[in-house]
Amino acid sequence: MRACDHLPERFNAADWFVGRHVREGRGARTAIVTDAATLTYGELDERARRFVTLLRSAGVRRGDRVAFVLLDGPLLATCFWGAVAAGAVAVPVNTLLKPGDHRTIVDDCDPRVVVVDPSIPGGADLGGPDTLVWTAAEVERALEGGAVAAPGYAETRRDAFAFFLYSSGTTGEPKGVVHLQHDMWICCETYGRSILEITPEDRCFSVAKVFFAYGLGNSLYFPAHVGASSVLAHGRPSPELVFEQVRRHRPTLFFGVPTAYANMLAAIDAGARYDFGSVRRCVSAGEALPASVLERWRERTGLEILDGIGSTEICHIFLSNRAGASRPGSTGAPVEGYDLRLVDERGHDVERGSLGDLLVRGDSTAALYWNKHETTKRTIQGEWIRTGDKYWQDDEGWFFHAGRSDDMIKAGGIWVSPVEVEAALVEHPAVLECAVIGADDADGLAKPHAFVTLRAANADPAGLPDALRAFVKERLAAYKCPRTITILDELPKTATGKIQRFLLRAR
Ligand code: 3UK
Repeated sequence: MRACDHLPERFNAADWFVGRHVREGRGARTAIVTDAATLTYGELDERARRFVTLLRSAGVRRGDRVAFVLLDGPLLATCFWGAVAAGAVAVPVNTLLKPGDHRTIVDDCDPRVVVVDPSIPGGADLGGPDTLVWTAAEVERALEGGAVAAPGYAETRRDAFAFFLYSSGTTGEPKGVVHLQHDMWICCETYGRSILEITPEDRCFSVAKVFFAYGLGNSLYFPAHVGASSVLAHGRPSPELVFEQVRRHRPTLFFGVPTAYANMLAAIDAGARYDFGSVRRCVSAGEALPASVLERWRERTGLEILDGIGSTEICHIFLSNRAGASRPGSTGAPVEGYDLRLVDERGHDVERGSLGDLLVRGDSTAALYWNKHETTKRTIQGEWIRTGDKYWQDDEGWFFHAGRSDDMIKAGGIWVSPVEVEAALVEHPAVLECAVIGADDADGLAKPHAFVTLRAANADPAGLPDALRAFVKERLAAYKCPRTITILDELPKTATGKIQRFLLRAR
């Protein structure tokens, strides 16, 4: 599937995903459902075009970045599609990060406007000489009475920048992954069509928020491709919230991460009320889905979970299981429209059954990392993109995930950089050295754990792990905090002084 064979040279993704439905008579269909409101495609189109007018009056021109630190809801959908409609570059930002991370992201993408939710600490301070800060309430007020831009949707090129998503780098520093106007369309025509088989009657609900590449597709563009609807909830996706939303809004497509399924299973076993009767398909991505979670979920709900791997760089899922044919423990087979290779260190294809580095080719892959030319060159190699994952294939061709080629941890489907957590820990005066690793919990899902050695022999180790966890939480997003901190006399090291993480993992 190549955009250039199917899309006109002038293509605006917001026009495709929103404006087109109104032009073709589907304006009264429901686009977004929340506890508080329902938004039709007609309303979404009008609000998006009002946002275009707001942006233009603030001097936003094509290619300018417009960032959002917003919770999932109608305003985020309006701002995302409105910015793309204007020909600007939409930058949804992870709301779970700390103010310092938000500052780093805003400094990097240098937006003309940043729209912030007042409940997110530090949002108001994100402005600068070239960056205006608008609060969610201000924008909502302006949208109520504002003029509708005519013609509204900018005639952008199909290969123009459309949105950035920030993904964690190995040191924890966020990397701006740059996507083009045609990328979302490609994901819909590949994964959306062949694996989800999404129709206008579907209703999507995603545990992963819109600021993640996974959530952006699940909640915004897959349903909008076919004029289907999506449920947006702003709360933390605890089992209680998810059960309640599913019961109330009756989604047909449910998107989770393995940890969310494991947490829901634990809640079910503890007697929680749930009803997944409306759901016709469950998806899992973000980290490998343990076979035991898949099987227990099937026992409790009668539903299969389709595990698939996606990445921010590839935009969405490119390797997946198929409905009715899930292979537990495997990520499945390539999604139509993507080519996969497993290669050795010299770039040669490995033999069937051997471990290799996964390379992917497809037309939704990122154009570059913003302001990161060297990382771009290392990751994007011509038409192929390096995912950083180790995979092997069995005799029948099924792909099996076998870890990362870096030390990055996926916990609850979200990146945790051991380097970043270690850097926060060593800032504590009592800590001499530390190492952070991912270790599997009882469900077979990785969580970060830390090992530290102490600076002074007289440091009081009692209560120190709790104090260190609190110390990390002050500095980093809560999900990055090690679940346990173990104090050691020394860290296991090689003769050359490299920490032997595999020995720590074995503990
Ligand atoms: C890991 C998996 C095994 C793998 C994502 C769009 O997760 C997404 O994007 P990120 O950039 O992370 C990508 C990395 O996460 N991973 C994701 N899914 C799986 N490993 N099995 C899986 N099923 O290391 C990959 O390189 O945060 C983005 C759509 C779906 C997504 N999962």
